[in-house]
Amino acid sequence: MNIGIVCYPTFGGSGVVATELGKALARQGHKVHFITYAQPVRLVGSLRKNIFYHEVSVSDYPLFEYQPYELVLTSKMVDVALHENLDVLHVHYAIPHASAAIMAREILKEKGKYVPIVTTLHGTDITLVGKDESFEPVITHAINKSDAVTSVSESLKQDTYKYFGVTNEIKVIPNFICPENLESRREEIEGIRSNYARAEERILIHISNFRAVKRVEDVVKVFAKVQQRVPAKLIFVGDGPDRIKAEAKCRELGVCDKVFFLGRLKNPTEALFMSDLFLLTSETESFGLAALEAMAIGVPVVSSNTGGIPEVNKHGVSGLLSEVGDIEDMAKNAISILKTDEALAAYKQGAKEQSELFNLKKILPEYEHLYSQLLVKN
Ligand code: GMT
Repeated sequence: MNIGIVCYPTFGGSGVVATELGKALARQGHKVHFITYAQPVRLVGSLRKNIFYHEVSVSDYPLFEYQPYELVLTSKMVDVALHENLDVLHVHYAIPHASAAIMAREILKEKGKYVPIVTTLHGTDITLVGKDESFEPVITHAINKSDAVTSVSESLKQDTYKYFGVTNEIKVIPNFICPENLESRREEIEGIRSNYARAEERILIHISNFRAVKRVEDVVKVFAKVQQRVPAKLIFVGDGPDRIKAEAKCRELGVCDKVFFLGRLKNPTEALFMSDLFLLTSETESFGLAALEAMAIGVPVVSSNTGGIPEVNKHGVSGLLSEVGDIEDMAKNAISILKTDEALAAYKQGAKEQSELFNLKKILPEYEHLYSQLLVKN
């Protein structure tokens, strides 16, 4: 098949999922055309069989106070669909990708070509951005008019029906991991663990974009309690608006000497190789891809019990869940996992096993099946 993929090319989970899906489809022999304003971070620089990249470049015309990105994207989708003979356009994130795709499909129809649109909802397009009333009519329209709609968790599916006038069917296809890809550099990174912690210390980790929804101050609060009972260090990977709050919280709680802020890494998951526990304290999370990646590397998760997280992190198996903002309970849970080598080993094993449910090998055929159903219909 010739498949067009539209996504945000950044470090966000939706871009990562879209890129890894495209890479996997290309390995299966499909021709994959990425259409974005910059090369997706997980693609940059490498020549890959069956993968093509089409850049959407917005001109800087002085008349426009706001550059019409959505329209340039639409034109690019039309162009690629026609000239690369796309069979399907898979857009990740409702706005503006799904709405632009619907317009592109209309233009293509007039040119005698029907290209079905698959829209994948990722979370913030519904739970944060989407709830903003100014976007509601466009999001509802784009979802209802898509040929197929998928969401990354059951929780996100229910939220979409709750917040929007959506009547279209939504199919849950969860996010996935590709364990083989994750394993590179394990030995090398394990080798530098001693730069961050002594052998007897545990390493807790948090990876995110440091947006308010992640509640990164809670990560520091939980850690401050844990390190009173278990010798430990904390590593932050990523950057974003609330990093400054996390740094201030470290100073307030007197734990700066035990906390490392590594900033953005090209491959954030590498830091997991030297970690013992992942903390995910989010207010809401449609899925929690970062937690799944941690689990796949054998790092258990202490997380909030919200949104799609309980569909990923199984309480008592891959980690433990607490109510959002319940610092005491999260700290208690973290201590119970980290206290003994036996408990930690059991949770590491549980995390790995649970992550297998989301192995790419299981999930990829679901997308391929969906695409082929749409081809038959049209
Ligand atoms: O977590 C973010 O803020 C980034 C955002 C995105 O769209 O890239 O992540 C969302 O999509 C990810 C991939 O499907 C999910 O794993 C994240 O849970 C979801 N984030 C939220 O719902 C807050």
